[in-house]
Amino acid sequence: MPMSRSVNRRTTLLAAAAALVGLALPAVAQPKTVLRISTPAVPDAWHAKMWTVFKDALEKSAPGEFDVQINLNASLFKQGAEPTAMARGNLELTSMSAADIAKLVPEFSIFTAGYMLRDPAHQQRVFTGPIGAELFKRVSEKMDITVLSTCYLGTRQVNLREAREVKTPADLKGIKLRMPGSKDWLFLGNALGATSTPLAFGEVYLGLKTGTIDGQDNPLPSVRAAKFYEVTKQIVLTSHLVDSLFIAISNKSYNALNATQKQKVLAAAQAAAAYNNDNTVREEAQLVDFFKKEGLQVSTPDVAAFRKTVQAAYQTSDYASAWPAGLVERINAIH
Ligand code: KDO
Repeated sequence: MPMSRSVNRRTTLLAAAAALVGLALPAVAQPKTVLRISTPAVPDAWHAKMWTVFKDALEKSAPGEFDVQINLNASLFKQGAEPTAMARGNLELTSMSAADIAKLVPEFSIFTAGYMLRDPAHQQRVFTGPIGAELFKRVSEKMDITVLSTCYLGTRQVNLREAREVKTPADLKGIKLRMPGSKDWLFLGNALGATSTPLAFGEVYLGLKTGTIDGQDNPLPSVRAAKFYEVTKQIVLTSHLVDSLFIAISNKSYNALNATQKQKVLAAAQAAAAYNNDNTVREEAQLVDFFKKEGLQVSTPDVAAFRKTVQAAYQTSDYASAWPAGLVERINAIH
């Protein structure tokens, strides 16, 4: 056999063997990026269901790249502990309240104040515009967390265990009003004229049922999802806080992604917020009827009196002096 043919044959055989070996070796799977989510939201809440939208969006845009783990009912971290868990590298994503952020970024307390944001459209314009950009930059610097999108939790209303005549803040005197457990929330409850008492969201149903608290405040969709209407008799439409939740990821996890993945995570967070916001606005408009059918009294107080008292409480407190000069005016000027 001429030399060249033999070499050729050997080369072909070697190539075939290599191809076979290659085929036989299992493909080296890229490890998936784990994204752990923790939230106190109950499964039936829009801001719980939105995480499935987030997960599905990523499975579609980046198949096999992410392992999104959704933990509801504060089953992974207790309410309010999420930012610390993120800083320690134990959690990748959550939805934070303005009060959670205000603990480390004091100027953010402006959004914990009653009657500051007017409605969901105002809220979105504020947070997707220059004010949002400036404040989210501070959040990134001080908390090492990137805000990806803003959710409308709903507008908070007072929800009482026993019905009573409530027209002005004076009518809430002596009411033990459960608020989430941080000083900004407690300030808001007291500003409404009640006596704030801190309690984790997961304990509110039992607190209302047993009477350790006289009431709580939450947006109507949360009252429905957590079934607080089963253990309360009245909703007072104070509309005191157009409430926000910020979908956020730790900078450590975000910066570990490549540019395309970052873009996909951002798009998924925006899709999740849009799903939450559309459903929350739609449902909120229908819930007064639902609660009435459930036998609750739904009353409208003198909202102007509540607004006046609550705004005065903030203006005469240390809060107003911690807010950057002109920020309230800039927020008010957005239409
Ligand atoms: C609550 O504890 O009342 C609150 O509404 C506060 C929000 O910031 C958010 O934590 C929410 O609970 C939970 O997601 C449960 O809906």
